Amino acid sequence: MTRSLAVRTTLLALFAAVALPAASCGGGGGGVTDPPSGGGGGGGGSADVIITIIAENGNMSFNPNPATVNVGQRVSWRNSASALHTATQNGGSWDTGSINSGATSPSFTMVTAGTFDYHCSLHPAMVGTLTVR
Ligand SMILES: [Cu+2]
Repeated sequence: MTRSLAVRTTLLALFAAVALPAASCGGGGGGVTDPPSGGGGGGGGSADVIITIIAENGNMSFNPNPATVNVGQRVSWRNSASALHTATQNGGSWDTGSINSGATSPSFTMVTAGTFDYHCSLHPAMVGTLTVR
C-alpha cells in the first residue's frame, strides 16, 4: 500500500519535471512560422508554395533555391528524391521531419519576414534559403 503510493508520487514528479519545461518553452517561441495546423482541413496539400527536394546535391538539393514567398504564405516541401530528407531551418523555426520519397511535408505558415537558411538534418550538406518578404 505505502509502497505503491510512493511509486505513484515518483511518477507524478517525473511527469511534472518533463511537462513543465515544455510548457514554458512554448511561450518563448516567437518563431518564423505558425506550427503546422494539426488536422486543419486540407492536410499537407494546402500549401501556397511547394519547394521540391531534388536530390542530395549541396545547394542544388532544393528547387527553387533560393525561394521567395510572401508573409502569410504556407510552404511545404515535396520529396521527389529516392531517400528520406527533411527541410530543417537552421535556427529551429521549422522542421518538416523526415519526408518519404514521393511525399509532401505539412505546410508551415511563414509569419516573419527575413531570409532563412535551412538544411536537411539527415544530410547537412543539403542546404537551401527561403526568403520571406
Ligand atoms: Cu537529406
